[in-house]
Amino acid sequence: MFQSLSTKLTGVFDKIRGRGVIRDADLDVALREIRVALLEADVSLSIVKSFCATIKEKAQGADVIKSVSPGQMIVKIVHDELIALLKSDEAETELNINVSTPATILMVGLQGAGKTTTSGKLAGLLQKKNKKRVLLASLDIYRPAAREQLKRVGEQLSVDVLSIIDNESVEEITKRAVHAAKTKSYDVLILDTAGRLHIDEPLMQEVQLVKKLANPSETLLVVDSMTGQDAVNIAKSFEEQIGLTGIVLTRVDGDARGGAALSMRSITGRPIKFMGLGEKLDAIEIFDAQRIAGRILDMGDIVSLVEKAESVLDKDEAESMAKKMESGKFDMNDLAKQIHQMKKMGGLAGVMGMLPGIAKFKDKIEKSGMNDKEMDYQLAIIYSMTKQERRYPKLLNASRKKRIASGAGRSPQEINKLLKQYEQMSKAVKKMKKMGMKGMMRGGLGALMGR
Ligand SMILES: Nc1nc2c(ncn2[C@@H]2O[C@H](COP(=O)(O)OP(=O)(O)OP(=O)(O)O)[C@@H](O)[C@H]2O)c(=O)[nH]1
Ligand SMILES: [Mg+2]
Repeated sequence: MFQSLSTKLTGVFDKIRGRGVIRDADLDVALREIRVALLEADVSLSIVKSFCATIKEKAQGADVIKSVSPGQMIVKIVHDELIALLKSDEAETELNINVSTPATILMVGLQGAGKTTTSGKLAGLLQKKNKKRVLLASLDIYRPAAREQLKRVGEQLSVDVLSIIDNESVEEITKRAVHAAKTKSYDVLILDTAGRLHIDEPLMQEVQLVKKLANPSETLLVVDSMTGQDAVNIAKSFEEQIGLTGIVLTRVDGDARGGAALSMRSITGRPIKFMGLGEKLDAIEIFDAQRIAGRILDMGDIVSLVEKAESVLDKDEAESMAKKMESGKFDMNDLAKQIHQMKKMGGLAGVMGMLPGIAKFKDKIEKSGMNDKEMDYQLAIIYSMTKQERRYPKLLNASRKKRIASGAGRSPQEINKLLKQYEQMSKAVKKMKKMGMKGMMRGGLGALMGR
């Protein structure tokens, strides 16, 4: 899977990873090669452009870490951006079947995309792993033997399949399937629909009707990853006309390029939830951005090396900050550093996720209006101060505040708010000095929040 893309990207990095110095010209050459590799992998042009622009920006702005070469740093940056491109929220990638039973999953897609196979694969997964009682039903009344195909799939997996009654309409089968799932208390109902050669009006109308009748908690598009950008365009149409909750990419086992996988999320706005990796009924995997980025850019050793070096850097910074706090001194530069660190750790949400027992402060933090965007504004305000003002915030009188406000493009109220926060922080720091380091650990964030 994705071998050709992987080989090309690895080739780009083999050339630069050991370099001690990377000049802008070297970076440009590498970026050009990355760009070609991505385009050849059939990643959509707009994504390739923004991807390379982000890499450039991050590579130029990256902190210099002594123990890591610039080449290694770039590998890490590309790796992280690949993840960002592939990733969706965790809550989004999980199958939403925690609804009143039966949870219904509607499978849609073009002819031969792998709907019937994937319906079976999902049923098997839910039955085996999640211990759910699953009912499969085929709404494909057009292709002869389509319903028998699903029946055989069910038999192989020991999953129940709705009985076949001749001459029923799609509407009738849907109603019967929902009724059966309810009365026989199945946990999950999977509806396998008929495919069409193209996206056409009757197909869309039929799927819309089924969706209305069955009220599914998941509407999954099954699409062949080998078709590259076509897969993405198909997904876009289905999203616009039907509304999807997620995408299943099939035939990823044969897809050397990976363009569909890389473009899908940003272009359709919908998460890839699963990928099919073969014809066998257990050849399905949950789509895991991290793991896939690792497969595309097979340089896990470098990535973990850089991560380790970064964490040391953070530790050094944190230690010097702690020392500073112990001394009771805290100026605007320190506040800026803290805001930077917060941002690095994934913003407030990231920090809160990391700290145990933080949940009870969540409300307070939210009320204080400290969101991630605000952090950027605050940094802009601090950077609009002179060196002296940053060292001695007491200097900030009305006219200086006005100058800073217009320099940062923020309102004077925001300056005052930041100063108030600064004062609270510096009070907390003084308090900590009294408590000593141990007290600080005990007082924790509560003390910092002015409790
Ligand atoms: N290699 C590979 N083959 C797959 C995968 N998923 C499905 N197939 C194969 O693709 C073919 C078509 O699969 P189906 O599940 O019948 O496709 P469908 O979307 O239900 O087709 P229609 O009902 O005709 O629209 C079958 O031969 C499957 O074995 C996959 O992930 N990898
Ligand atoms: Mg089918």
